[in-house]
Amino acid sequence: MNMNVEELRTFFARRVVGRRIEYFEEVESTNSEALRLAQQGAPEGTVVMADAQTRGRGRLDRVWESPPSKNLYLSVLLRPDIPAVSSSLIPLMTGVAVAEVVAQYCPGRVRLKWPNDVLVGGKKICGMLTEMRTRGDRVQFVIIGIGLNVNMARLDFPRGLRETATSLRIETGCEAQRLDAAARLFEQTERWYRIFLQGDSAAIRETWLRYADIVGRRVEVVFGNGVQRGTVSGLDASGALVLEGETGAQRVLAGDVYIERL
Ligand code: BT5
Repeated sequence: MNMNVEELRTFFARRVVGRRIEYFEEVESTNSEALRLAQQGAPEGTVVMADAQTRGRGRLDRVWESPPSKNLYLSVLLRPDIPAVSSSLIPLMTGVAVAEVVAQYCPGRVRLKWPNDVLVGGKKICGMLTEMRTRGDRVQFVIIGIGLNVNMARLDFPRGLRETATSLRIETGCEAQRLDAAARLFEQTERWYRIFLQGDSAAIRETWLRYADIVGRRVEVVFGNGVQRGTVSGLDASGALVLEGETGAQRVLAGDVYIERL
């Protein structure tokens, strides 16, 4: 069943996020489509949504499973008037916004995993992909892509993901309305984007850390062909993860984080 986005359009017409909604039954990737619209001058707050993606993207050219009629695949175009160096909190801001939405369905069970996963019961329910274009040293635009598993059943996932992925339906035991989940995502994204623009990075970092439950844990961060190990002490002002290791404090800017089992 496709989504009737007219209601969403009416409701969000006077806000920022969702003021323009481009809905497609199928696209390669909502991020790629949003990138194209941004280059044509689409306004801040434009959202691209699709019922299905044929080439949904994760980081590092990984695939995002995007079957039709089950989930939300959406990309929000933002045009913050800020220096490019100030943009590093945007992925964390998005994580916090999504975590707040998922927590409305699964209270107390949501975890954020640095830099960009939302987990419920240790399984991935949402992935985010942030892409940015700069002009000189300023941000021209940012696309935040959100893939939220809403009504996937366990057997809808490819075999390789059945133990590591989940959905709102699997976790709550009942179908969720995709439009309702989309409306909540728009609202929380706008709320946290305003907090970001006001410069309240402490609120973003504190909320992120509360959902991440990672401070004080020993982790291993794998990136390219390197590994960093240490105990997480927090996030610095730019959103980098700070580890206390044998050689003192280290900042982690990229990679996949694994909590070491004792
Ligand atoms: C991500 O990448 O988690 C970012 C995913 C972003 C998807 C959205 S959908 C709307 C927008 N348009 C796009 O084209 N992309 C964005 P990464 O951290 O690299 O994780 C990818 C890994 O997650 C894969 O290699 C799989 O292991 C796993 N995975 C793939 N599809 C999944 C799904 N539907 N649910 C849970 N895990 C999945």
